[in-house]
Amino acid sequence: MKTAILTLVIGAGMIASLSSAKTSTAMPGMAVKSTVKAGRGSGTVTAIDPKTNKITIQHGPIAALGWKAMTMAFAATPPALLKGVKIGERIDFAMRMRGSAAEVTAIRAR
Ligand SMILES: [Cu+2]
Repeated sequence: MKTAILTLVIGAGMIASLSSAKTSTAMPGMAVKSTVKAGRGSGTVTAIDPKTNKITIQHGPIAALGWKAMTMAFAATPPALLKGVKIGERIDFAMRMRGSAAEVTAIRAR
């Protein structure tokens, strides 16, 4: 029963965030500013998947977004960024959150 209630609460939260996303895209010119957050980080490449265009980075804190250190996957934007990196390489990178999607927009070997 407790699980069912929790699921309901999470479900309601998702609906709320979906509708707020809708609201922000309904304001032309404001949408980009309110939904995209950019930051910089550094870390180690732990996986590269050219098929899904994803790079996984074990990264340190990203202050601009209030993130702690973690390991996560980013979409490479543009995809050609993946060609210049290797697993195990230490990198500095620029990233942004586009809504709930994390993107890496620049990569430089350390
Ligand atoms: Cu992260």
